[in-house]
Amino acid sequence: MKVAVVGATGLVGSEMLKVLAERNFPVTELIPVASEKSKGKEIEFKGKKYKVITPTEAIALKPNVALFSAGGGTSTEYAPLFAEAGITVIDNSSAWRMDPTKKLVVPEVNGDVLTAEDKIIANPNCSTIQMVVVLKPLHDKYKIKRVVVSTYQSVTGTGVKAVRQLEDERAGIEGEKAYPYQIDLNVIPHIDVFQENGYTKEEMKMIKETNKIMGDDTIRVTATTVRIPVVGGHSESVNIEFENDFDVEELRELLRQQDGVVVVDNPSNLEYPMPKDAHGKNEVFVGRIRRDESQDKTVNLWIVADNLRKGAATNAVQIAELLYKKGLI
Ligand code: A2P
Ligand code: 11C
Repeated sequence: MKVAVVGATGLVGSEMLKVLAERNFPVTELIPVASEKSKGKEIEFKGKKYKVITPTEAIALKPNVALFSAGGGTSTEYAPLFAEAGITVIDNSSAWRMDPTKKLVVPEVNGDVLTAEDKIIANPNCSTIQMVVVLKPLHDKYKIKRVVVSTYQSVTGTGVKAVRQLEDERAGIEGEKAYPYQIDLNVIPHIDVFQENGYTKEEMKMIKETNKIMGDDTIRVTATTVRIPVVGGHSESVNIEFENDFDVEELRELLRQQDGVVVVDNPSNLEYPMPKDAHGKNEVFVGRIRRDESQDKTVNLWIVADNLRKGAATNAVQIAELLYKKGLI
């Protein structure tokens, strides 16, 4: 497979390169792509050096698949041009996610929706991905009525500039700011831009994307998304109300059986998921599974994943793997 990574010099793009190599995706030719300013820069992949080229140059090389993580603007402009040239695009930006003609895919949840007609496939938002992987088996078994989620999101979700802001603040250096406030020693209840309804765009993504991926608009979701001074991954406190009652141990077992999920839930041994442990891993970790004693048929749990991995790069590579396996690329 000829594989282009658009945004190869960025945080998610470089994680995509790592994941492609680690999972041994059958790459015969790697095409690293970034902006004009990075043209000619060398990128290493599996011990070999490759020169960065521009999106227009990449189209001419006709890769089988292009993994995009270069911002919404780049995706809006170039994804259709790649698709017109017959190149399948897996896009990590929010540009195409809610387009009714595009599929929004988490392989463990709705990988079966992919067909040969899908030329631009959207990769969901990181905080949505880690949640739906856990919701899916529970919805199949108990039917979810409502989800209340609060997130604790890593600065890597914002990009390099935010990681630098946190490092600068810790080192006492005055530098460029990615956030309107200090992030070190702080918590900022604001991710992405505010909408007219008082929610942020990140919160609305969690609501709308969950319904689309789960293929069920009857699931009611409400979200509060929060930035915390952590580098390793996103955490989420999730309260789920079901139509049908459940047994906690049976529910835990369902999650143990779910592809891509690791249950870490042993309070007596102080074992629960934490971003420090999820960092660099491809799985979604779930723990603190307990009945909500204030309401019938409701469970509380805690979900953690590396947002650059399952929340972005790993999910995109898994989509590519699925397309390859189905003979669609
Ligand atoms: P560059 O390094 O040349 O700016 P991050 O999400 O970490 O900020 O990274 C964004 C990625 O998107 C980088 O690889 C960046 O390349 C790339 N990028 C930004 N604008 C464009 C563009 N117009 N065409 C191609 N790649 C782009
Ligand atoms: C964050 N979830 O943590 C965002 C980053 O729509 O892909 C990813 C934004 C997106 O800030």
